[in-house]
Amino acid sequence: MQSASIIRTTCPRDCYDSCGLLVKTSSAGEVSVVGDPSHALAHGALCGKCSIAYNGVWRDAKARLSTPLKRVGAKGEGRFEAVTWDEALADIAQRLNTIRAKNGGGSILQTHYTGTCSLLAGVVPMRFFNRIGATEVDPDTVCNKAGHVALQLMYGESMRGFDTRTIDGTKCLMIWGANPATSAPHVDEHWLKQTKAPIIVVDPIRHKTAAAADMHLQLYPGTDGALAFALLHVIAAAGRIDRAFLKAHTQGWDEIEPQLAACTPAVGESITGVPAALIEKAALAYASGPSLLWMGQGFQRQTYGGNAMRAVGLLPAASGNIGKYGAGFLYLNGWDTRGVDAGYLTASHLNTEQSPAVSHMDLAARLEQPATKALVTWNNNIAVSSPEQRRLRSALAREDLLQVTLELFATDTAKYADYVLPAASFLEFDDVVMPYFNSCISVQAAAMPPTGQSLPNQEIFRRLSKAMGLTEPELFESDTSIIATLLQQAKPGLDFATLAKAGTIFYPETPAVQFAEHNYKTASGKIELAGQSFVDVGLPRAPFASSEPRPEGRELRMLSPASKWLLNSSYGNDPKIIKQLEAGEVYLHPDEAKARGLASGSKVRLSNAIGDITLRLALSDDVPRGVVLAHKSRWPMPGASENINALNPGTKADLADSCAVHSINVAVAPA
Ligand SMILES: Nc1nc2c(c(=O)[nH]1)N[C@H]1C(S)=C(S)[C@@H](COP(=O)(O)OP(=O)(O)OC[C@H]3O[C@@H](n4cnc5c(=O)[nH]c(N)nc54)[C@H](O)[C@@H]3O)O[C@H]1N2
Ligand SMILES: Nc1nc2c(c(=O)[nH]1)N[C@H]1C(S)=C(S)[C@@H](COP(=O)(O)OP(=O)(O)OC[C@H]3O[C@@H](n4cnc5c(=O)[nH]c(N)nc54)[C@H](O)[C@@H]3O)O[C@H]1N2
Ligand code: SF4
Ligand SMILES: [Mo]
Repeated sequence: MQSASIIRTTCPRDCYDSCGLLVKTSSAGEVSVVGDPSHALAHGALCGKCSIAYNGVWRDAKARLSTPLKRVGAKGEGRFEAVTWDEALADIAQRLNTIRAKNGGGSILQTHYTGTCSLLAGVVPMRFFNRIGATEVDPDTVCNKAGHVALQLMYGESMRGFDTRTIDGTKCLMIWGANPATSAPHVDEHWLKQTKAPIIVVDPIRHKTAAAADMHLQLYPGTDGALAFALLHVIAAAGRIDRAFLKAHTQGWDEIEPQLAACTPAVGESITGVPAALIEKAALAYASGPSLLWMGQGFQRQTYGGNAMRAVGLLPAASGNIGKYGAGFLYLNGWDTRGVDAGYLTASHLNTEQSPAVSHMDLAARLEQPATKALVTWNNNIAVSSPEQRRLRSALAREDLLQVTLELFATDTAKYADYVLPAASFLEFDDVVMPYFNSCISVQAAAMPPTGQSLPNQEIFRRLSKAMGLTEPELFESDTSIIATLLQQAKPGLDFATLAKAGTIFYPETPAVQFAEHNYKTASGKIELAGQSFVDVGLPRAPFASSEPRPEGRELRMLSPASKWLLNSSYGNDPKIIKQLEAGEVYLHPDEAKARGLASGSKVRLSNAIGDITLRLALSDDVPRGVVLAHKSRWPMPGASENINALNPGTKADLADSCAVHSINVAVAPA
């Protein structure tokens, strides 16, 4: 018998909510992971997927990787033998050192993302890669890079959004290209309910949040630029442009205003499909303010992604919805809003080689090149999530490519590795979480011993550094020391014990007004709406009313946003989650199904120039005509070897080599 315990911790998944959790252990040793009732956002509930997975596959010793593995079969086959840590690390170290000496650190590629968003397991391994001069596959290129760069060019930064607490001063909330009901379930359930202000959702899909909103602007995908300009037309026609604000804090409006005359609501309707009257109503509600604009990550994943972000990003500036309580915009809130020094965290000064980063859109091509000698993957699952899936997998099968994968599970990516190194889960070590929606500091506390011989990412890289003969102290700083430094940076005086007791604290304590000082970190110090800096990155000087051409013939636009039951590809191996996913794998409007002779529940074939996959059809009139919805990231189902990214050609957006995954066209036919 042991004594019963309750450990307070935080879910570190890539999710707006960052829920507080309790890990309860009974005196009989039974463990359950539940929501923490004291958590200000989630109020004691976990989402369905985490509730299943944290009490399922994530704690299932048989499903988890428990020892270092060395490949004995062909690449991709998934046959391995167990080896000791010493044996694995000695061989990897020797091979990486040989590659560095012969070909330079840049011939080693590393891919990582937000498998865990805690600061130690999520970021500290960058110290190792900076030191060896590895080539980073820029993580944001597979997700939200175009949006970040567009906002940086306009507002000087993209990671200082509105403070969510200022919603009590809001008179209108606009949610553009986000799906809170799925990707932020507790924000949807609780935060959105804090306001009586009208809620406007701009999304091609009538998801739960859109259905519950006061106004749903159901535009055709890829027409965001045209819709934003039609809204601006209405705001201008109503005399609601905030000219004093534009004069004081922006530059470039003179290059935008002349475009507005042509962007009438009627033209907007003809391009976007949103009724003109609704465009007018939404524009006036937003312009009266104070208004919050939540810019989701969904709408910049299009060929006009950078322009779409710029066009939508005009709204707060043109209507003066910046720098006052209850107004502003949010893309993501970065850790630097809570004082964290990224240079310290990543030891960026160790990076002397400065190998240029590669886009995920170019990953398959880069892996094909003989000059690429090694690949290390950690915190992501590229064989499932990245584009050009067939091509990528055949590149991963290269015999002469050394692949090392750090993982909790035997993922599709891990199957190609020469060495798989078992990572400990967030339930098994101390760490710090800085949520990207709410301005909080949250604890991640060890609630149980690591599974088998697994180790936290940062410890694996400490050991690998030692095996490689590296000596810089930054590579060996202990977790305790890093955590203490981070908390000190964030809130002087805060220590881990205090945070562990509280679980989550809001910080700064009083809500911040976004850009209250109008201190924009652009070259001009003003919000830059148009100008040369955009031309320098390949965009036109001024944003415009962009709209993508619609698919030709009988093809449909395929959207593959977040699934309610998966967190990217995580949980796709949990039997109970697989059961939930069986209901539908691809969704079509009943009219589109009828036109193709497709019955609900039947198997349908999605195909385009680069691939084809077969999925089970469900019908839904939440999906507009002309669109097919197939959520991202499911693991290839039993019997299938690919997922939706088999159809993803890796087309780039107009900015920052970022993805355009919502601009894919496919044919849908009976299987
Ligand atoms: N078709 C399509 N594709 C998409 C998208 C889309 O919209 N449509 N969305 C894109 C987006 S937004 C993103 S962010 C990417 C996400 O794609 P990925 O970054 O590949 O994310 P996951 O698939 O969740 O992979 C995270 C992995 O990290 C592992 N992991 C969790 N915790 C730890 C840990 O502590 N240590 C280690 N070593 N591993 C850990 C998990 O087991 C999981 O396998 O996918 C992109 N792909
Ligand atoms: N349950 C769950 N939650 C998640 C994730 C998950 O996989 N599952 N993934 C996490 C990650 S990595 C991310 S990046 C976030 C993303 O979370 P969000 O910011 O909500 O983004 P997405 O879910 O990718 O897409 C949001 C919406 O964009 C819409 N959209 C697609 N094309 C267009 C368009 O052309 N214009 C407009 N206006 N809208 C469009 C889609 O229909 C979708 O409803 O979610 C995180 N949370
Ligand atoms: S994935 Fe999101 S909603 Fe689910 S428990 Fe984690 S933070 Fe909460
Ligand atoms: Mo993402």
